[in-house]
Amino acid sequence: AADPDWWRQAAVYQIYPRSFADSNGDGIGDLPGITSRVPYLVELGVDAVWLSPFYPSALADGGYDVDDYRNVDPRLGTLDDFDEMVAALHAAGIRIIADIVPNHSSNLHEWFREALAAPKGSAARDRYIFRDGEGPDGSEPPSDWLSIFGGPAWHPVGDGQWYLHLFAPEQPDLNWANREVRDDFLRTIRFWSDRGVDGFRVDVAHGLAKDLTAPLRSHAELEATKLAADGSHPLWDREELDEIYAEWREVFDEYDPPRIAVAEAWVAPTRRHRYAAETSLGQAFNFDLLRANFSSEEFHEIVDRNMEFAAETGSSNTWVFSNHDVVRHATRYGLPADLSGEGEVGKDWLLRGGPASEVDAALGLRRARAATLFLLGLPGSAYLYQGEELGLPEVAEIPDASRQDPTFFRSPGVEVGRDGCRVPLPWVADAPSFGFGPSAASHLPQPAWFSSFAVDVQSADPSSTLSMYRRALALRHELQGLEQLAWISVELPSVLAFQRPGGWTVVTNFGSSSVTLPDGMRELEVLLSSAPLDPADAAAGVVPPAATVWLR
Ligand code: TEU
Ligand code: CA
Repeated sequence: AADPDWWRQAAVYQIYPRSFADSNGDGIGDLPGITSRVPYLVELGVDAVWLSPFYPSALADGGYDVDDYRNVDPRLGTLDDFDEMVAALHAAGIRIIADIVPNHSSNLHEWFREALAAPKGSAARDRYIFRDGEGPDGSEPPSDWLSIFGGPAWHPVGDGQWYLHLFAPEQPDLNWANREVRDDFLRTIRFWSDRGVDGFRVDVAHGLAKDLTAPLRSHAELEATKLAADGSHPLWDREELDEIYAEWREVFDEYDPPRIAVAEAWVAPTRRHRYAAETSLGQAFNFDLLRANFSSEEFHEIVDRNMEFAAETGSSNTWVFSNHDVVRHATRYGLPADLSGEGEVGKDWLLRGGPASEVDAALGLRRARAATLFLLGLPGSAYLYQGEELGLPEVAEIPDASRQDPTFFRSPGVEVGRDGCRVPLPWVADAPSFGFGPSAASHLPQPAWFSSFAVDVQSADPSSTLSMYRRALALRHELQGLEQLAWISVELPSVLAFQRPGGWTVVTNFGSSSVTLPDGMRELEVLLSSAPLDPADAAAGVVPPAATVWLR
């Protein structure tokens, strides 16, 4: 029988389908492209892939604006291609997690077209969140709310009514108090589960339940109560979510093994529990490391807090450094210290990017490698973002005319947006589109320096970042035991050391000079190092700056 706990310590690799591999040379990555790269995923050693949206979409938000939840974007392939991809992944022992986007549909979804054509007060409008405008003919929005992507959160439809969109205007929010909406998503979950999908990543999981019955408060007032998050906010992190996800859970449990789900919920760590509960989605992304500086104090605190979280919820930990929404960590870690705020990489930099000239690329990559071996040593599941195994930095030099991300076009203060982490992967140094596809086409331009990060170059180099990931993921499979961790005190402030069951020991030097480990640790065998290690140093227990070693 299939292991129902397969997800607890899985290494999950996020694929951004349009930028992974292009099978037909149109410059857009597709499902046959993913199928053709299954051997790469096997060699990398991941347990599962999570696919960002591959559904029909006008791409107002990179596919997070879904026109049809139970189909494949024709540019990416067909449902048959999907089935072939699932079969190839499963034959290789790799599970598949699909992204599901329940907070909003696209404005081109059949339901939204119906809503626009239907009168005020109709059943078709009730699937979304329509409200009368203010002023004599409803010409003013119902409130001054702002969308996350910038600009007003209400959009007029011409008859005095406005609809709510927390993201782009092309992403109208669905009304989860509506039974038809709930039933349709249950149907979608069954549709993909029946096609072999092993789990779901739930987009904006904290946003579905809304209560707009009371008079609408001002934007400023709501922003002020957002972080307090006591459940009283009309838009985020509400109690009613439990009931919604309990229904999903019943459907997940109809399958053997049960389908899994991981919540994308940008809530305070103390408010994450409801999503990870076993009666709910069962797992929740922990974005604490993604927001942290490369710092022993911060990493220590985050690990402790989340080990506690796992114990309290019975879920497993999730560890994330990068995804398709943030500046790649090889770049973040190359920032000068003064760009980092208290306890967080400057949020501006994380979400918006900044000038490339401020980045020390070599330091960034060195720290990224050290951080990776720290993360892969932790108990729980590791979510990796495509390209991080190549040590890819953020691509800064995308011409404005080529940019696609709505945050770039709409959000005040966003300098470059999220395209720089979504550039198609380099597979072959010396090929058109660096082997992304059979032609030179690439939907986002690839920089010339991508050649030195290409898979073929790194495969041939035992010291490359790709080789390190491959060895680490293989070793992790061998060493992985109980979800336990014990800190080892080494009395060196820049160093964190912990031991996993079976004697697997992970030591990270976050500092900028070498350290020597205490007696008792020097005798251990070095299994893996994130940085070149001179044999004499290894024997003497020296850990170089910004490096992690695995010992036993
Ligand atoms: O992200 C949700 C979310 O809150 C992020 O939008 C984050 O605040 C933002 O990226 C900062 O610019 C999810 C998806 O991961 C993201 O790609 C989508 O744009 C968003 O939902 C809307 O579906
Ligand atoms: Ca293609």
